[in-house]
Amino acid sequence: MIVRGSCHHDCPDTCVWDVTVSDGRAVKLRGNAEHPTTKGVLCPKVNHFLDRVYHPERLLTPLRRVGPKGEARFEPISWDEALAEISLQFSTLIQAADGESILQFSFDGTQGVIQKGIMADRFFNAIGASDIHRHLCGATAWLGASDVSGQPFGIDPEDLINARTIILWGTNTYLTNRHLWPVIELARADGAVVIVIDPVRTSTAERADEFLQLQPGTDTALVLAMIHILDRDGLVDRDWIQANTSGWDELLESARSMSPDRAEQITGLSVERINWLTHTYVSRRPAAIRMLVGPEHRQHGRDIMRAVAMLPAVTGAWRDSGGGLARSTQVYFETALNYPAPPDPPRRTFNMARLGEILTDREMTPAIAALVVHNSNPAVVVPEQNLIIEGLEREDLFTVVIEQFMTDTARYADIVLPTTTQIEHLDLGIAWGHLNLAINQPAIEPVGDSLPNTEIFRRLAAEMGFDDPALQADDETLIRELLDSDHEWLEGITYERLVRETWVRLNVDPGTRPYVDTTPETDDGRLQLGALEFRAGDETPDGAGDLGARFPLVLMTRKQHVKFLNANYAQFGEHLPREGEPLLQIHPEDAEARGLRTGDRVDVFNDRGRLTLGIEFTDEVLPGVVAVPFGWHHRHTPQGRGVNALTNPAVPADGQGSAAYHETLVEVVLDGR
Ligand SMILES: Nc1nc2c(c(=O)[nH]1)N[C@H]1C(S)=C(S)[C@@H](COP(=O)(O)OP(=O)(O)OC[C@H]3O[C@@H](n4cnc5c(=O)[nH]c(N)nc54)[C@H](O)[C@@H]3O)O[C@H]1N2
Ligand SMILES: Nc1nc2c(c(=O)[nH]1)N[C@H]1C(S)=C(S)[C@@H](COP(=O)(O)OP(=O)(O)OC[C@H]3O[C@@H](n4cnc5c(=O)[nH]c(N)nc54)[C@H](O)[C@@H]3O)O[C@H]1N2
Ligand code: SF4
Ligand SMILES: [Mo]
Repeated sequence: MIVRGSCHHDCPDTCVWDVTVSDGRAVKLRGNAEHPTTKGVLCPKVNHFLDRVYHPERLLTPLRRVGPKGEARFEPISWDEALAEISLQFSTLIQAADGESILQFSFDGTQGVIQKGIMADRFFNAIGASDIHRHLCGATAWLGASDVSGQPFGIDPEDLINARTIILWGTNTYLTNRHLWPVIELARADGAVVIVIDPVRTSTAERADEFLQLQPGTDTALVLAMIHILDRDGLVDRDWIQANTSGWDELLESARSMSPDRAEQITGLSVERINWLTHTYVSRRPAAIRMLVGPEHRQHGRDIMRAVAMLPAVTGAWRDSGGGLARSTQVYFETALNYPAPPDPPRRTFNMARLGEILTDREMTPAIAALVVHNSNPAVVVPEQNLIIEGLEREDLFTVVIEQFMTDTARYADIVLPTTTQIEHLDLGIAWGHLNLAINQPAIEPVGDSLPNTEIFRRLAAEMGFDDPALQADDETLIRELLDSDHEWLEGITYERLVRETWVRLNVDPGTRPYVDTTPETDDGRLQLGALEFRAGDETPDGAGDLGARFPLVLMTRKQHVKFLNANYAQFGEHLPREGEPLLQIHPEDAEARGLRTGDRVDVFNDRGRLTLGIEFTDEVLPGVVAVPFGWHHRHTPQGRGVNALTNPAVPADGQGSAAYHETLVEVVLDGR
């Protein structure tokens, strides 16, 4: 028997797979050859997904802590015992203070709309728990693009095939969005020039026609200089600007004060390269910019995302089919599907990046007394890891973790609840790299005593005596509710059709040109330009205070390994890269200045933490910049911490948006000095 499903990982591609089942056991899982994006090929992360499903370390029963927090000593208990204990703890807290002392923390362990959080949200709304903005990834990019166009619609990434200039702006497509790469190759075969703009020479940059390696976080200065050159060289299409935008005069004034010489000093790119980039971008059309999230992870990441989103508004690149900005397509699904309305009144909500602060703040009223983590591994993925661990170690914090594996977060739980993998539950997959919805059918029964997330919250609601029928809706009903929307993009897309066809493209016409064929959802229906300023983040060499003097190196912490997907796979030996541990990448000049030699181990540190790491000398990073890959687990360093022990938790001033992961200052010394 073959059962069709779709990949749930936090990845733009949302592949479709075929699972072969024999005697109730999944024996083969392969990419579906007809799916327009997958085309029969999954990725090195997921090719052996069944090893994950049947892994000997998979959590199979509920667990109760019997040792100190963090030691991961647990005893198996029954579901009845686990649910009764959680219900008792929650009821006591609700009676004593109010539900707000309970914190729901969840992110993108699964992107399946149903298992990700719909039932969990209903449950936590019912108890009035505190919540987090799910902003760790993509929110700043969304806000920056929306600043220009009201809603952050971009072109269908598939339309890049028609582009003749493709700028991969701070996105590592070849690694992170691999099913888009063939589209880029096809465009190139048709004459497109592929340009990468990134502070690091990534595997994508290696494959580009042109690579512009700029200083981290300086993109806004580059954009301003490009607009300066467009104006200086008479390349501005004033008719387009007048008809389609607001705020050109203010933007022009900002751009005139960013001379190419000044931009060269800030970005490290030569005037000649900036001229070349500008002339290519404006004249070799259709011209498309592709972005995901890289540059958003900065204090002023929203400025960068806004600045880049202004370029196609200034040049009118949106006019040409295949031109404009190709960004996350998530907004298409959020617009079309019938997502539940936010709770009214809103729950107390924090920024996820601040988890360490939230868990250790005893003055807050009410302080957090219980934490429920699902679909996330905050001990690995959130900045300020040492503070998070301090919080998780609190004896008076009751922690529940819903997981498939004993993660670095689950080790600190009081109760661990085992959850199903994607081939064991029903779900609806959206995508952020294309426009196809996909249904995921369960291929096998839950392994061990694991349960789908939704079922866990249904049972918990029943245990706590809540009688709202919405808290007992089954997964099929939840999917039907999401599809029950009047939006034209969903017309004719029913549950039955998805079951029949597995994937269906939203009814967005191929080649649709946002902001040409449709009107921007801004107050005046125009694309918004306006004044724009380059600002250095506080935690940069040019930032405020003496930080730059004490910690002179800029740390980047990107996704770097083909067999890692965020924090998902580092527990499996066969997924680790050959070196078997995270390495610090450092430029030979910085290594020499510190007397480092091949084979040395170094301490990389700042006021937040310290890690001892092996080193790799490389000119993939610029002098002054070092890099440590994200995704490794605590046991991979002597300190028992990952790179987020060092990273910067700063979020934009209004509290909305992602963390400044890549805007972190450190110093590196020989181990033990
Ligand atoms: N193999 C693999 N694939 C993945 C993931 C994974 O963990 N592993 N994770 C998935 C997830 S959750 C996401 S969000 C996507 C992310 O996909 P991408 O956005 O493509 O990836 P990132 O590595 O976050 O960032 C891309 C690039 O931004 C660069 N960058 C950082 N700061 C700046 C800056 O100031 N300016 C410019 N121009 N560039 C900058 C980084 O050096 C990096 O090379 O990948 C997804 N795909
Ligand atoms: N330094 C640094 N930190 C980063 C980043 C970076 O580039 N650098 N990237 C950031 C980004 S872009 C993102 S998106 C976040 C990712 O942050 P998270 O969403 O927390 O990370 P994941 O590793 O994707 O998933 C977390 C957990 O979900 C579990 N899981 C998987 N499938 C399921 C399921 O079906 N049900 C349940 N209940 N659990 C499941 C996995 O076992 C895994 O432990 O990390 C961020 N952190
Ligand atoms: S992780 Fe991404 S590329 Fe790999 S199978 Fe899943 S959706 Fe496809
Ligand atoms: Mo992400």
